[in-house]
Amino acid sequence: MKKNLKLIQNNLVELLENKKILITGGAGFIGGTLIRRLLKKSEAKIYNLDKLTYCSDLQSINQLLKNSKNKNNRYSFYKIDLFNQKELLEIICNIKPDIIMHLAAESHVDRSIDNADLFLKSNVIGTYNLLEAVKKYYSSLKNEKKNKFIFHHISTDEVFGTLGDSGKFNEETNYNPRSPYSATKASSDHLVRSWYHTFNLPIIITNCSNNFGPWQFPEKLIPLVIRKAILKEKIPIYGDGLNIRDWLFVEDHIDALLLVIIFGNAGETYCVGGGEEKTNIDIVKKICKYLDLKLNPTNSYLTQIDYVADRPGHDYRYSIDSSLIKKNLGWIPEHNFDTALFKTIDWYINNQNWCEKKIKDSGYQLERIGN
Ligand code: NAD
Ligand code: TDX
Repeated sequence: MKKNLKLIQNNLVELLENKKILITGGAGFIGGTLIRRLLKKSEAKIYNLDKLTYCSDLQSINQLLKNSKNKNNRYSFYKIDLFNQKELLEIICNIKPDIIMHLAAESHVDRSIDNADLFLKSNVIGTYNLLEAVKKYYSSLKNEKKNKFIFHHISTDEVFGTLGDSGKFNEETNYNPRSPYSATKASSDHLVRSWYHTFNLPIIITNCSNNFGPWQFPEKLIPLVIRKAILKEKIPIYGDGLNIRDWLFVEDHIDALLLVIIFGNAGETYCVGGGEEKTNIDIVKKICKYLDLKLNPTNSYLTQIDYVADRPGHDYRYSIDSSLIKKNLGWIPEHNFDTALFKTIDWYINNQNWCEKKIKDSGYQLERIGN
């Protein structure tokens, strides 16, 4: 099985030969990383469907395309809101994809606490609209294409709720979402699974843990801390800072997603976690200490740490048991956590203009409501 990982890293051209891959949310952090990998390492045709919300970014993809005509021919972008079912159906029937990877979602817990409306529209109704459009498209396919078609839904470990000091989530864990965001992701998982059982749509679901890496909008913990530290702003830690997340470098996540679309079985769920459990305060201190070494400030960045009111309904701990995807598909998170984190910090140091422009253009309030 281990050879699968080497295959998707070295033989993606053959493995995805003649494939058309439609990706929703490809202007987001994970979707963008996925598209860049596919453009660099495969010859598949890529179709990016995205509404372009406050956090979207096409620069990373466009930068890559600029230098290669060959890649340009293989990539198309469609600005579309999943709320628009009719347009979705037209686009899908036009493209005739072999694989659909559904990443589009409102993804920030704090914003869902502030206002859940868009989360219901995009994550629940949007997924329903996509499933309906895909169902119609799928039913029109001839057997050979139909037998190979796959709809991959990308979800989160947050659908399982929260853990105490011990235990791990796995594919058998009951759903117990506790934030508006995770409730909408849980709903979308249920919808996707029901389209498999009721309509025989060949789906696969992955539930992964917290991703980090370059090009992530600086509202999530790691890029937010790096940015605020460099700007000499207070670094907000919710509650006592002892909540635990299971961190996954985004490139390791992309390996998992590719293994799933190539070797995964329809109807299966795979849990994907980095196996790197850290308290928030440990992560923040690690970032500050690295920045101290890199930028040599007058006062240590640690002095900017500010304990603030806790996030309502704050899940205490996430931890994923990734045994199934490791055993059945040969996945393993290959990146060392510290090396990947430091590489990510370096990226944000070198891309401060991008960060500030994203924040300015988004026009979105970044502070958590209630602080
Ligand atoms: P992101 O917020 O960076 O990007 C999401 C993208 O979806 C954006 O480009 C946005 O414009 C698009 N989108 C949102 N609503 C849309 C709509 N109605 N129609 C079309 N496009 C729409 O998110 P991300 O971090 O890249 O996450 C991608 C997926 O992975 C999400 O489904 C998320 O729930 C899941 N996930 C993320 C993490 C993480 O740590 N980032 C962890 C587990 C699961
Ligand atoms: O300013 C902050 N201070 C703080 O203490 C922020 C933004 C976060 N936190 C804490 C809350 C969490 O315990 O850090 C932890 C991580 O927070 P987020 O980066 O907001 O991620 P989380 O809520 O864990 O959800 C993330 O992982 C699962 C993604 O945002 C989701 O899209 C994904 O599904």
